[in-house]
Amino acid sequence: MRSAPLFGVSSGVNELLQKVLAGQPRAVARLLTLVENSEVEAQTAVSHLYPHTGNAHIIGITGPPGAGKSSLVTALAKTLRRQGFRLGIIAVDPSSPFTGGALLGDRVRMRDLAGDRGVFIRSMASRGSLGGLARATSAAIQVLDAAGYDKILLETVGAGQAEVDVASAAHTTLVIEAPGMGDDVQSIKAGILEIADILVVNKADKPGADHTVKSLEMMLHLGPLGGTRHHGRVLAAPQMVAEKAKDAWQIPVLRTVAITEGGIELLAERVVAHRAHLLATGQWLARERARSEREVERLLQDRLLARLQTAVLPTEREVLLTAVAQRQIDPYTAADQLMALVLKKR
Ligand SMILES: Nc1nc2c(ncn2[C@@H]2O[C@H](COP(=O)(O)OP(=O)(O)O)[C@@H](O)[C@H]2O)c(=O)[nH]1
Ligand SMILES: [Mg+2]
Repeated sequence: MRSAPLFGVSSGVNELLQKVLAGQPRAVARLLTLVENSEVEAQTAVSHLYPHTGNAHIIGITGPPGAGKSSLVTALAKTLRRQGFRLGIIAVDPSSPFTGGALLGDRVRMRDLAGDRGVFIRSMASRGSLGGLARATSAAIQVLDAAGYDKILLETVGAGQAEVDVASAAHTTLVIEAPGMGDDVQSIKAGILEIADILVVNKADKPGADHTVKSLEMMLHLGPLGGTRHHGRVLAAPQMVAEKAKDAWQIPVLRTVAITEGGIELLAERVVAHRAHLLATGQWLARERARSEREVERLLQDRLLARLQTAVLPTEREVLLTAVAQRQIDPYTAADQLMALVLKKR
C-alpha cells in the first residue's frame, strides 16, 4: 500500500513523499523544510500523506520556561525508545522569531538522543503569526505520523494561546510545573489545569516540590470533576456516577527529576495508559473529531481572509474604515459591505 504511486504531483515530489512514507529521516527533514516555508507545499504534502496518518499518539508537553520540559522530553524519549517506540519530537517556541536562543539550548539537552535513527527531532520557531506556526506545526505532525513515528512529542513554551493550541493538537497533554516558579495555588493558571491529562512536578529534587504537588492536587480537587476528565455529555445523576467510574481518567500528579530520569518510568507508563484509556472509551475518536473541526475551521478562516484581501481593493477598504472612524457608517454596516464584495465574484 505504501508503494502505490501518488498522482498529481511532480516526480521529484512524488519520490520525496514515497521516501517519507518509507520512513527515511533525510526525506522527512527535507519535506518538513518545504512544508514550513510554503503553504502550497504543506497542502500538497498533507493531502497526499493524510490517508497514511492517524496512527501516531500525539503528546503535548507544556509549561513555563525553565520548568524542565526539554530535559523531561529527552528523558521520556529515552524510556519510550527502550520500549521500542519510534519517536518524533517537535520543539515549538512561539516567542522566538527565529531558530536560536531557547531552541539552541533544547538541542544541547536533547543531544543524548542524537544518532538514534528511531528518533527524529525538529525545532520550529514562529516566523510571523501564531496562526502560521500552528499551521506549520500541524502539517509537521502529519508528516511525522505518515513517516511511521509511533509517538510524537510536542514541546511548547507556556505562552497563553500557544499552550491551548498544543492541547488541541495532542491526544495527551502533559503540563509541567517546577517548585519555586510561582507555584502558589493562585498563580497556577486554572486554564492550564483544564488542558492537563497528566500533571508533572519536575525538579522533585528541589525544596518546595511537596508544596507544588499539594497545590496542584488541591486545585484539581476543587474542579468540577474532582480531578477526572470526562466526556462532555450531560447525563442523569445515577448514570453520571456509573459513567464517571467507567470512563473517567484520573489526572495524576507525578514527581520527576528529569536530569536523572527519576520518576520517568511511571510517567511513560501513564502516557501509554492514557492512550489506551482514550481508545477504550471512544474518547480517542472524539478528540480526533474535535481536532479535525478546529483544523478545517482554521484553514477556512485563512481562505476567507485571503479572499477578502483579493476581493476588496485597498482603497475601498480604506474608504470604508475611514467612514467608520468618522462615524459616517457603523462597523456592522461596513462588515456587511465588505462581505458583499467578497461574495460578489469579480
Ligand atoms: N535540579 C533539577 N534541574 C533540572 C531538572 N530538570 C531540568 N533541570 C534543569 O533546569 C534547566 C531548564 O531545563 P529545560 O529542560 O531547558 O527547561 P524548559 O525551558 O522547560 O525546556 C536546565 O538547566 C536543566 O538542567 C530536574 O529535574 N532537577
Ligand atoms: Mg525547552
